[in-house]
Amino acid sequence: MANSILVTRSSMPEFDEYMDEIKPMWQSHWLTNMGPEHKTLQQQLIEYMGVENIDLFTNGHMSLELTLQAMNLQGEVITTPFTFASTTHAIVRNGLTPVFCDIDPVTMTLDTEKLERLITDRTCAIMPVHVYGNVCDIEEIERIAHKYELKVIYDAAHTFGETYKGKGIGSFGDASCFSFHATKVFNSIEGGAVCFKDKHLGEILYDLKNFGIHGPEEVDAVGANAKMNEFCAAMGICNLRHVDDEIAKRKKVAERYRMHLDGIEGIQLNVIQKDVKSNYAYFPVIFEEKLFGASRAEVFDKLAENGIGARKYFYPLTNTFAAFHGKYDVLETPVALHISKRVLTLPMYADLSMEDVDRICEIILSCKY
Ligand code: T4K
Repeated sequence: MANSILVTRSSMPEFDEYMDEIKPMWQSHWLTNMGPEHKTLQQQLIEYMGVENIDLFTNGHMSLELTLQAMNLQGEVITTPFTFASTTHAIVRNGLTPVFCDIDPVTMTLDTEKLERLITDRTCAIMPVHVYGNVCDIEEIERIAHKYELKVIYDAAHTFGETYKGKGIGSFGDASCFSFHATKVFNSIEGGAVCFKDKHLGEILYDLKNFGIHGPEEVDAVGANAKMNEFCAAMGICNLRHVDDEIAKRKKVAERYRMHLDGIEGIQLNVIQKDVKSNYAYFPVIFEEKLFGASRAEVFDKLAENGIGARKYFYPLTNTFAAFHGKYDVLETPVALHISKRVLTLPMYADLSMEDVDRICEIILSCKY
């Protein structure tokens, strides 16, 4: 049976709203290279996200990769293996060495109690991930980074629109990198952004996303092409008008899941964090087979049989990827390994109906002893 409910579904504005937004391009013929839509979205995001500076990119991955390049780092970057391929790849593709820190069993973000002991004289930066939108232990990461003079680049791909202690999540660390991919709470079809404090870093990033071109006859760096085009920026402008509604609907979905699954033996739900305004990006559930009576694989298969496409985000861990030819020892991150073998992310999107959530939970609970 083909999957009828997938893990997520892109939010889109009304067709006419998008048409109105892109119509002027048939006059201007300006399609990319930091045009008017790009500039408008940039300004609107500064306000919405509550950050000082932002630059837009083709996608979240290039925002991570070019931020590391812009910082001109060398050596080791402490990071998490419990993430999408992009985080680790951005480090490796910059010629840097990822050093994997284990994760906290509750927030699933970097375990700051295990972080300090991984610092060596080669460590240049920390790249934590606010995984599922769960905010990292920001204060402790800042304390450690300050003590050892390390850069902090947050992979904030999952945290669009979140705040921590009332401040935009993009205002922490030296930089925070966001994804506006079609599967995210806020999408610009493909897209990404870097929020940063240091305006000089912003100037370097701006050049790097345009081949390193600094002026008409001046190329100062070996950059890439990572500019957000006007069609993507236009989609971002439209979706931004509706993003509060998007998050409110997701909250209802999350609450409905909790109503059914909270307190069930053998099921661990995602943490609700104090001081965080959540965006309800994902709904991860951890299945402890011995207590629940069914394994993650059994629940996954049962859902699939019923047309429900849950996903194993984030399995396998990035430190087990064949691409790394056995360079890393997964046993150094036992908590991440444990969770990655047990987690399922359930369907989560604004228009998922309450009836569908009820049905998904019924199927899950039918797997119990
Ligand atoms: N850092 C982290 C922590 C990330 O999670 C990501 C991306 C990045 C960095 C890099 O950001 P980007 O460079 O991607 O901006 C998806 C996304 O492609 C990826 O953006 C995301 N993380 C990752 C967690 O999930 P897949 O391979 O699982 O996507 P796919 O094609 O299987 O789509 C998942 C579901 O989404 C589909 O079952 C249906 C729905 N969907 C998908 C697409 C493409 C739609 O409704 N519309 C669509 O257009 O990676």
